[in-house]
Amino acid sequence: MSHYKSNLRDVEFNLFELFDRGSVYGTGVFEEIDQDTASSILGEIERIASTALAASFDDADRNPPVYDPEAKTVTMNPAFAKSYQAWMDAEWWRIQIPEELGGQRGPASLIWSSAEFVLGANPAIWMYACGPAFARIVFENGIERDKKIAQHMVDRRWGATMVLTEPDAGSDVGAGRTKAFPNEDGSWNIEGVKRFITSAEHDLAENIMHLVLARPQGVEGVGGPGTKGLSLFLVPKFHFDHETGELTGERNGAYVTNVEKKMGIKVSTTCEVTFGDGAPAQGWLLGEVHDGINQMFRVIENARMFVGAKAIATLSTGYLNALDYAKERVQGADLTRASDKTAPRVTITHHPDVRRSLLTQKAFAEGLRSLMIYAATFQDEVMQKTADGEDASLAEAINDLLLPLVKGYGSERSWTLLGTESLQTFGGSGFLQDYPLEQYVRDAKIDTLYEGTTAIQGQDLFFRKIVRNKGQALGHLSAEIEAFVKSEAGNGRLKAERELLAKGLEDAQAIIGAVFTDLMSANPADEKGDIANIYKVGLNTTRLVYVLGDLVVAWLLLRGAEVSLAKLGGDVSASDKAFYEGKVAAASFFARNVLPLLAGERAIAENIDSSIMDLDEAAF
Ligand code: ST9
Ligand code: FAD
Repeated sequence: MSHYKSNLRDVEFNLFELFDRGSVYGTGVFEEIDQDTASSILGEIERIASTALAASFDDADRNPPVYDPEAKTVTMNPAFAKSYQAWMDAEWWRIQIPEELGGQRGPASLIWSSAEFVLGANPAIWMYACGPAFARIVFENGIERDKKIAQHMVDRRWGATMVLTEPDAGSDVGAGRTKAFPNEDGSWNIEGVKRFITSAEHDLAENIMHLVLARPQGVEGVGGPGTKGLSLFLVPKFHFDHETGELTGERNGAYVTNVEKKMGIKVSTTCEVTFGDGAPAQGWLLGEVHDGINQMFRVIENARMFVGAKAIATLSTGYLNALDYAKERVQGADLTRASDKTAPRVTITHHPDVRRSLLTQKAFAEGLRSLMIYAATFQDEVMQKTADGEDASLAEAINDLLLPLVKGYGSERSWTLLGTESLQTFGGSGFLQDYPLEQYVRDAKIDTLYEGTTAIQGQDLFFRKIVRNKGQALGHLSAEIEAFVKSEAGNGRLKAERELLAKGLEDAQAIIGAVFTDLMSANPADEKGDIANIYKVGLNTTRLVYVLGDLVVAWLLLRGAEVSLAKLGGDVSASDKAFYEGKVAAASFFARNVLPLLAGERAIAENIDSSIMDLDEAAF
């Protein structure tokens, strides 16, 4: 039986009932994919994910890839290779790439909704299989030469990597020391050591294209300090004929010199890559422009969405596994008869604390799914508007604002709840490898770390997505939430919840106000300004990820409850009745159990002081 438990019904609810994608699909740039086509794509991907892709999930964890330090090669787990092949052969990855590259680009909301199934079933497949998606970045940013490379990457199904991190440059990408030296023929030689590079070596594809950030040397006006001095180079594992894509048989000097042993997601190779030690590592400057960090952020934005989606997908299957277990596991008597030693034993779903835990898992899993798909609806809008030559800047800014929530809040909530609630539901059995929970917890921890830790997401959220955007996207979102609060949503049934949401919105706005005031008071240009106040801002930015995450998820769950209540007012099947009642219950539970906590966060944020910054390190 598959470890993976999907929730296709809720995915379709989000797409077609809550976010009305039916009126967007089949139109304009999405003409080829209408709602029926989208539904059948979702059904097919859900089916293959639950079967062929999920099949190797635990085997690949117990028998991870083997690195040969002599040959500097990796042999993959055969069962995983089979699952990977099944995904590549199914060709659904083509909905991520444009027609020019042999794809049929689908709406982002459909891509991320279907990604959830792959990521819940066996996330590393998505990671190894992202060569074509990387090719899109190469294609969109490249000159003719690069566009051909992009085509080879798709046609020949090459793997690809994003290569930023170095031993001394993790969060601080701009500290990178890897260098690029120009060759007379227009190519470059890369020299340096990169660390933690995902998928940099494996035997699943004939070639791997590394997208490497390096600092160009000896060229006037480029290669300065920080991220802005980095350029992006295409560095293949094997050399190839640029016209035909055929491998020449010659190895490029980009070698994996170590593969890490790690806590989870073991089938995904995490590699040290040494460039230009012995043999030259030849690369080509993407688009022949020195704009590396900006180009790489096109990849990073997609990858941050991927990480959030992976975390959320794992929480969902974790919850559904826990639910199945709780329905079967008999332990103890009903609390009303606890003192009666002869009372019948009941399944643990009868215990209030287990119900609290299950509804917590359900509310977060479904609320986070809504958050992810909600963000993707703005990506749909950007695609539509860009194709129509319309201004997409507001949709872009809202998507930008939501990304650190999908990634930062999604990963933190998911990984924590998988441990404290989903695994916990199994009691001691959850700790065993008989159930997938222990692997889920290990595999999901990475999501709070890579693609920018949660601290980095918090800074990105406040400084870039709120302050630099002058609060425009945030203002739009707040206005939407306020309109819902003031509406008659739920026809009387959601009155208390809307009041809780109103208070949550007020608390969140007060927190942002307090952080903004601290920022203003740190302005050195102001004679009363004290730059040390910036520490107060830094003490609150991660809090903002949680606060805004809780607020937006509460709102989206309540919107879902409004839709569900309307459906319950008509004729519904027995299974739909249970589904909609569950949506209303989860939303109400979230509003009552999570939103009141924002008042506490507000009290902390408004009274933040930076005394811990004065504390001697010896006192820690
Ligand atoms: C990693 C990989 O961890 C993990 C798993 C990989 C699995 C791969 C496969 C699956 C993914 C699929 C991908 C498919 C790809 C294809 C996609 C198809 C579409 N938004 O603030 P400044 C830019 S990899 C946009 O001064 P600092 C911007 O250009 C390692 N752009 O920063 C900006 O210039 P300007 C991940 C942004 O102080 C410039 O950067 N590592 C954003 O110089 C400078 O900005 C990390 O994520 C943004 N949000 O540097 C590093 N932010 O301002 C985490 C910045 O003029 N660290 N830019 O616009 C950070 O993010 C740091 O904040 C920093 C700071 C490095 C940006
Ligand atoms: P550090 O930057 O040293 O951070 C240590 C701690 O300090 C963290 O808690 C962090 O939040 C905090 N911190 C650091 N700076 C600040 C600050 N300015 N303000 C507040 N707090 C701060 N990289 C790639 O380029 N490509 C990949 O494919 C890739 N895959 C990876 C796969 C795995 C399994 C792992 C573990 C990592 C991968 N990475 C990859 C690297 C990953 O993106 C980095 O690990 C991550 O960005 C953090 O960098 P670091 O590990 O050096 O931690």
